[in-house]
Amino acid sequence: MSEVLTLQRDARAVILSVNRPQALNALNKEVFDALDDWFARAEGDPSIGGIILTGAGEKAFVAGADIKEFADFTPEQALALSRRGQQVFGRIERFPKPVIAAVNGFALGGGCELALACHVRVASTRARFGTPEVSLGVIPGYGATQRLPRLVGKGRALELLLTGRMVDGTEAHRIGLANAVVEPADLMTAARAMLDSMLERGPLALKAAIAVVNAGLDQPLDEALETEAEAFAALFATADLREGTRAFMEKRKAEFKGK
Ligand code: CO8
Repeated sequence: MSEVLTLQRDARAVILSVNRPQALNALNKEVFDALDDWFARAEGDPSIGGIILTGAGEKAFVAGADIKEFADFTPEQALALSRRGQQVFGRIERFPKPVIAAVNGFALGGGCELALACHVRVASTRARFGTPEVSLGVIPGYGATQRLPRLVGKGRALELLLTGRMVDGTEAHRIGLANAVVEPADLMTAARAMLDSMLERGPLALKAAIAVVNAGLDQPLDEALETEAEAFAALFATADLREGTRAFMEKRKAEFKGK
Protein backbone atom coordinates (compact mmCIF):
# COMPACT_ATOMS: atom_id res chain seq x y z
CA MET A 1 0.00 0.00 0.00
CA SER A 2 1.34 3.38 -1.03
CA GLU A 3 1.70 6.11 1.59
CA VAL A 4 -0.68 8.40 -0.27
CA LEU A 5 -3.49 5.93 0.47
CA THR A 6 -4.02 4.56 3.95
CA LEU A 7 -6.24 1.65 4.73
CA GLN A 8 -8.13 0.39 7.74
CA ARG A 9 -9.85 -2.99 7.65
CA ASP A 10 -12.74 -4.00 9.82
CA ALA A 11 -14.38 -7.29 8.90
CA ARG A 12 -15.46 -6.91 5.24
CA ALA A 13 -15.34 -3.11 5.29
CA VAL A 14 -12.33 -1.12 4.16
CA ILE A 15 -11.79 2.53 5.00
CA LEU A 16 -9.52 4.02 2.39
CA SER A 17 -8.12 7.53 2.99
CA VAL A 18 -6.39 9.74 0.47
CA ASN A 19 -3.43 10.84 2.51
CA ARG A 20 -1.69 14.03 1.41
CA PRO A 21 -2.92 16.38 4.13
CA GLN A 22 -0.15 18.89 3.42
CA ALA A 23 -1.78 19.47 -0.02
CA LEU A 24 -5.36 18.99 1.25
CA ASN A 25 -5.23 15.49 -0.28
CA ALA A 26 -4.91 16.86 -3.83
CA LEU A 27 -4.78 14.18 -6.50
CA ASN A 28 -1.35 13.81 -8.04
CA LYS A 29 -0.07 11.03 -10.28
CA GLU A 30 0.89 8.94 -7.28
CA VAL A 31 -2.63 9.08 -5.84
CA PHE A 32 -4.20 8.13 -9.18
CA ASP A 33 -1.77 5.21 -9.55
CA ALA A 34 -2.44 4.07 -6.00
CA LEU A 35 -6.24 4.27 -6.39
CA ASP A 36 -6.13 2.46 -9.71
CA ASP A 37 -3.92 -0.26 -8.33
CA TRP A 38 -5.84 -0.75 -5.14
CA PHE A 39 -9.30 -0.89 -6.73
CA ALA A 40 -8.01 -3.26 -9.44
CA ARG A 41 -6.72 -5.67 -6.82
CA ALA A 42 -9.70 -5.33 -4.45
CA GLU A 43 -12.23 -6.20 -7.14
CA GLY A 44 -11.57 -9.93 -6.99
CA ASP A 45 -10.76 -10.12 -3.27
CA PRO A 46 -13.65 -11.97 -1.63
CA SER A 47 -12.64 -10.77 1.84
CA ILE A 48 -13.56 -7.19 0.84
CA GLY A 49 -17.27 -6.38 0.88
CA GLY A 50 -17.31 -2.61 0.43
CA ILE A 51 -15.33 0.59 0.72
CA ILE A 52 -15.59 3.90 2.51
CA LEU A 53 -13.43 6.47 0.77
CA THR A 54 -12.43 9.59 2.67
CA GLY A 55 -9.68 12.18 3.05
CA ALA A 56 -7.01 12.21 5.75
CA GLY A 57 -7.19 15.02 8.29
CA GLU A 58 -10.02 17.28 9.32
CA LYS A 59 -10.02 19.79 6.53
CA ALA A 60 -10.36 18.07 3.19
CA PHE A 61 -11.86 15.10 1.43
CA VAL A 62 -9.80 15.94 -1.67
CA ALA A 63 -9.19 19.60 -2.66
CA GLY A 64 -8.84 18.81 -6.35
CA ALA A 65 -6.33 17.72 -8.89
CA ASP A 66 -2.87 18.85 -7.91
CA ILE A 67 -2.79 22.28 -9.54
CA LYS A 68 0.99 22.43 -9.20
CA GLU A 69 1.31 19.29 -11.32
CA PHE A 70 -0.72 20.31 -14.36
CA ALA A 71 -0.33 24.11 -14.50
CA ASP A 72 2.24 23.99 -17.34
CA PHE A 73 0.74 21.15 -19.33
CA THR A 74 0.32 21.25 -23.09
CA PRO A 75 -3.10 20.30 -24.55
CA GLU A 76 -1.70 16.83 -25.36
CA GLN A 77 -0.55 16.29 -21.79
CA ALA A 78 -3.88 17.60 -20.48
CA LEU A 79 -5.78 15.16 -22.72
CA ALA A 80 -3.74 12.27 -21.35
CA LEU A 81 -4.28 13.47 -17.77
CA SER A 82 -8.01 13.83 -18.27
CA ARG A 83 -8.28 10.36 -19.83
CA ARG A 84 -6.23 8.82 -17.05
CA GLY A 85 -8.39 10.43 -14.35
CA GLN A 86 -11.56 9.37 -16.16
CA GLN A 87 -10.26 5.81 -16.42
CA VAL A 88 -9.45 5.58 -12.69
CA PHE A 89 -12.76 7.15 -11.64
CA GLY A 90 -14.58 4.90 -14.11
CA ARG A 91 -13.03 1.91 -12.36
CA ILE A 92 -14.39 3.20 -9.04
CA GLU A 93 -17.84 3.86 -10.52
CA ARG A 94 -17.95 0.33 -11.98
CA PHE A 95 -16.48 -1.30 -8.88
CA PRO A 96 -18.72 -4.30 -8.19
CA LYS A 97 -19.02 -3.66 -4.45
CA PRO A 98 -20.43 -0.57 -2.73
CA VAL A 99 -18.16 2.47 -2.55
CA ILE A 100 -19.31 5.23 -0.19
CA ALA A 101 -17.61 8.62 -0.16
CA ALA A 102 -17.43 10.01 3.38
CA VAL A 103 -16.97 13.69 2.54
CA ASN A 104 -15.36 15.33 5.54
CA GLY A 105 -14.27 18.69 4.11
CA PHE A 106 -13.28 20.26 0.79
CA ALA A 107 -14.34 18.14 -2.18
CA LEU A 108 -13.34 20.49 -4.97
CA GLY A 109 -12.61 19.97 -8.64
CA GLY A 110 -11.16 16.48 -9.03
CA GLY A 111 -12.14 15.81 -5.41
CA CYS A 112 -15.78 16.53 -6.17
CA GLU A 113 -15.40 14.30 -9.23
CA LEU A 114 -13.98 11.51 -7.10
CA ALA A 115 -17.00 11.78 -4.78
CA LEU A 116 -19.30 11.77 -7.83
CA ALA A 117 -17.72 8.53 -9.07
CA CYS A 118 -18.51 6.80 -5.76
CA HIS A 119 -21.88 5.05 -5.55
CA VAL A 120 -23.12 7.05 -2.57
CA ARG A 121 -22.00 10.20 -0.76
CA VAL A 122 -22.35 10.83 2.97
CA ALA A 123 -21.37 14.40 3.83
CA SER A 124 -20.50 16.12 7.05
CA THR A 125 -21.91 19.59 7.64
CA ARG A 126 -18.30 20.75 7.13
CA ALA A 127 -18.14 19.30 3.60
CA ARG A 128 -17.66 21.80 0.81
CA PHE A 129 -18.42 20.50 -2.68
CA GLY A 130 -17.49 22.58 -5.68
CA THR A 131 -16.27 22.64 -9.26
CA PRO A 132 -14.02 25.73 -9.27
CA GLU A 133 -12.18 24.78 -12.47
CA VAL A 134 -13.56 27.79 -14.37
CA SER A 135 -11.73 30.02 -11.87
CA LEU A 136 -8.52 28.43 -13.18
CA GLY A 137 -9.61 28.91 -16.78
CA VAL A 138 -10.39 25.24 -17.35
CA ILE A 139 -13.38 22.88 -17.06
CA PRO A 140 -13.62 19.64 -15.09
CA GLY A 141 -11.70 16.82 -16.76
CA TYR A 142 -12.58 13.84 -14.60
CA GLY A 143 -16.29 13.49 -15.22
CA ALA A 144 -18.12 16.32 -13.42
CA THR A 145 -19.61 17.80 -16.58
CA GLN A 146 -21.41 14.47 -17.06
CA ARG A 147 -21.92 12.97 -13.60
CA LEU A 148 -23.00 16.19 -11.87
CA PRO A 149 -25.98 16.90 -14.19
CA ARG A 150 -27.01 13.24 -13.98
CA LEU A 151 -27.16 13.61 -10.20
CA VAL A 152 -28.54 17.10 -9.57
CA GLY A 153 -30.08 18.03 -12.94
CA LYS A 154 -28.76 20.19 -15.76
CA GLY A 155 -29.71 23.60 -14.38
CA ARG A 156 -28.20 23.08 -10.94
CA ALA A 157 -25.11 21.47 -12.42
CA LEU A 158 -24.54 24.31 -14.85
CA GLU A 159 -24.95 26.85 -12.08
CA LEU A 160 -22.25 25.12 -10.04
CA LEU A 161 -20.01 24.52 -13.06
CA LEU A 162 -20.28 28.12 -14.29
CA THR A 163 -19.94 29.92 -10.96
CA GLY A 164 -17.57 27.55 -9.17
CA ARG A 165 -19.68 28.19 -6.06
CA MET A 166 -19.12 25.83 -3.13
CA VAL A 167 -22.07 24.08 -1.53
CA ASP A 168 -21.94 22.85 2.03
CA GLY A 169 -23.04 19.41 3.17
CA THR A 170 -26.56 20.55 4.04
CA GLU A 171 -27.16 22.10 0.63
CA ALA A 172 -25.49 19.14 -1.08
CA HIS A 173 -28.00 16.89 0.65
CA ARG A 174 -30.93 19.14 -0.31
CA ILE A 175 -30.02 19.08 -4.01
CA GLY A 176 -29.28 15.35 -4.14
CA LEU A 177 -25.52 15.65 -4.38
CA ALA A 178 -25.12 13.99 -0.99
CA ASN A 179 -27.29 11.08 0.15
CA ALA A 180 -27.06 12.11 3.81
CA VAL A 181 -25.60 14.89 5.92
CA VAL A 182 -24.43 14.49 9.50
CA GLU A 183 -22.37 16.32 12.10
CA PRO A 184 -18.60 15.94 11.54
CA ALA A 185 -18.20 13.72 14.61
CA ASP A 186 -20.81 11.30 13.26
CA LEU A 187 -19.53 11.05 9.69
CA MET A 188 -17.64 7.78 9.81
CA THR A 189 -20.28 6.08 11.97
CA ALA A 190 -23.00 7.13 9.54
CA ALA A 191 -21.02 5.99 6.51
CA ARG A 192 -20.25 2.71 8.24
CA ALA A 193 -23.89 2.13 9.21
CA MET A 194 -24.90 2.65 5.59
CA LEU A 195 -22.18 0.31 4.34
CA ASP A 196 -23.10 -2.34 6.92
CA SER A 197 -26.73 -2.24 5.82
CA MET A 198 -25.51 -2.93 2.26
CA LEU A 199 -23.14 -5.69 3.35
CA GLU A 200 -26.05 -7.61 4.90
CA ARG A 201 -27.57 -8.02 1.42
CA GLY A 202 -26.69 -10.47 -1.30
CA PRO A 203 -23.31 -9.48 -2.78
CA LEU A 204 -24.21 -10.70 -6.27
CA ALA A 205 -27.37 -8.61 -6.12
CA LEU A 206 -25.34 -5.55 -5.06
CA LYS A 207 -22.96 -6.14 -7.95
CA ALA A 208 -25.84 -6.50 -10.40
CA ALA A 209 -27.61 -3.39 -9.11
CA ILE A 210 -24.46 -1.27 -9.54
CA ALA A 211 -23.83 -2.67 -13.02
CA VAL A 212 -27.41 -2.24 -14.23
CA VAL A 213 -27.77 1.31 -12.93
CA ASN A 214 -24.46 2.29 -14.53
CA ALA A 215 -25.24 0.62 -17.84
CA GLY A 216 -28.85 1.75 -17.98
CA LEU A 217 -28.09 5.45 -17.61
CA ASP A 218 -26.26 5.30 -20.93
CA GLN A 219 -28.94 3.32 -22.77
CA PRO A 220 -32.35 4.16 -24.20
CA LEU A 221 -35.09 3.10 -21.76
CA ASP A 222 -36.19 -0.03 -23.61
CA GLU A 223 -32.60 -1.31 -23.85
CA ALA A 224 -31.95 -0.40 -20.22
CA LEU A 225 -35.04 -2.33 -19.15
CA GLU A 226 -33.78 -5.33 -21.11
CA THR A 227 -30.42 -5.00 -19.33
CA GLU A 228 -32.33 -5.07 -16.05
CA ALA A 229 -34.40 -8.11 -17.07
CA GLU A 230 -31.30 -10.09 -18.04
CA ALA A 231 -29.45 -9.27 -14.83
CA PHE A 232 -32.59 -10.03 -12.81
CA ALA A 233 -32.92 -13.40 -14.54
CA ALA A 234 -29.24 -14.28 -14.08
CA LEU A 235 -29.61 -13.97 -10.32
CA PHE A 236 -32.16 -16.81 -10.40
CA ALA A 237 -29.27 -19.16 -11.15
CA THR A 238 -27.56 -18.27 -7.85
CA ALA A 239 -27.56 -20.05 -4.51
CA ASP A 240 -27.80 -16.61 -2.87
CA LEU A 241 -31.26 -16.03 -4.34
CA ARG A 242 -32.45 -19.39 -2.98
CA GLU A 243 -30.93 -18.55 0.40
CA GLY A 244 -32.43 -15.04 0.46
CA THR A 245 -35.95 -16.15 -0.39
CA ARG A 246 -35.76 -19.20 1.93
CA ALA A 247 -34.49 -17.05 4.81
CA PHE A 248 -37.42 -14.69 4.29
CA MET A 249 -39.91 -17.53 4.48
CA GLU A 250 -38.18 -19.07 7.49
CA LYS A 251 -38.11 -15.65 9.19
CA ARG A 252 -34.34 -15.69 9.71
CA LYS A 253 -31.37 -13.67 8.53
CA ALA A 254 -29.98 -14.75 5.18
CA GLU A 255 -26.46 -16.07 5.04
CA PHE A 256 -25.22 -15.12 1.62
CA LYS A 257 -22.17 -16.81 0.14
CA GLY A 258 -21.77 -14.73 -3.02
CA LYS A 259 -22.54 -17.74 -5.20
N1 CO8 B 1 -3.53 21.26 -5.66
C1 CO8 B 1 -2.33 21.40 -5.08
N2 CO8 B 1 -2.17 21.91 -3.82
C2 CO8 B 1 -3.28 22.25 -3.15
C3 CO8 B 1 -4.57 22.15 -3.72
C4 CO8 B 1 -4.66 21.59 -5.02
N3 CO8 B 1 -5.83 21.39 -5.63
N4 CO8 B 1 -5.46 22.59 -2.81
C5 CO8 B 1 -4.78 22.99 -1.73
N5 CO8 B 1 -3.45 22.79 -1.94
C6 CO8 B 1 -2.36 23.10 -1.02
C7 CO8 B 1 -2.09 24.60 -0.95
O1 CO8 B 1 -1.27 25.01 -2.02
C8 CO8 B 1 -1.41 24.68 0.39
O2 CO8 B 1 -0.08 24.27 0.25
P1 CO8 B 1 1.13 25.19 0.84
O3 CO8 B 1 0.86 25.20 2.32
O4 CO8 B 1 2.36 24.46 0.44
O5 CO8 B 1 0.97 26.52 0.20
C9 CO8 B 1 -2.11 23.64 1.24
O6 CO8 B 1 -2.73 22.75 0.31
C10 CO8 B 1 -3.17 24.20 2.15
O7 CO8 B 1 -4.06 24.97 1.36
P2 CO8 B 1 -4.43 26.51 1.66
O8 CO8 B 1 -3.34 27.15 2.44
O9 CO8 B 1 -4.85 27.13 0.38
O10 CO8 B 1 -5.68 26.28 2.63
P3 CO8 B 1 -6.90 27.31 2.84
O11 CO8 B 1 -7.65 26.79 4.01
O12 CO8 B 1 -6.43 28.70 2.86
O13 CO8 B 1 -7.81 27.13 1.52
C11 CO8 B 1 -8.93 25.92 -0.22
C12 CO8 B 1 -8.42 25.91 1.24
C13 CO8 B 1 -10.06 26.92 -0.38
C14 CO8 B 1 -9.43 24.50 -0.51
C15 CO8 B 1 -7.75 26.31 -1.14
O14 CO8 B 1 -6.63 25.47 -0.84
C16 CO8 B 1 -8.04 26.12 -2.59
O15 CO8 B 1 -8.75 26.93 -3.20
N6 CO8 B 1 -7.50 25.06 -3.21
C17 CO8 B 1 -7.66 24.80 -4.61
C18 CO8 B 1 -9.03 24.25 -4.88
C19 CO8 B 1 -9.23 24.04 -6.35
O16 CO8 B 1 -9.24 24.95 -7.15
N7 CO8 B 1 -9.45 22.75 -6.71
C20 CO8 B 1 -9.71 22.39 -8.06
C21 CO8 B 1 -8.44 22.11 -8.77
S1 CO8 B 1 -8.70 21.93 -10.50
C22 CO8 B 1 -9.15 20.36 -10.68
O17 CO8 B 1 -9.33 19.61 -9.78
C23 CO8 B 1 -9.31 20.00 -12.12
C24 CO8 B 1 -9.67 18.56 -12.32
C25 CO8 B 1 -9.56 18.21 -13.75
C26 CO8 B 1 -8.16 18.41 -14.21
C27 CO8 B 1 -8.00 17.93 -15.56
C28 CO8 B 1 -6.69 18.46 -16.04
C29 CO8 B 1 -6.46 18.14 -17.45
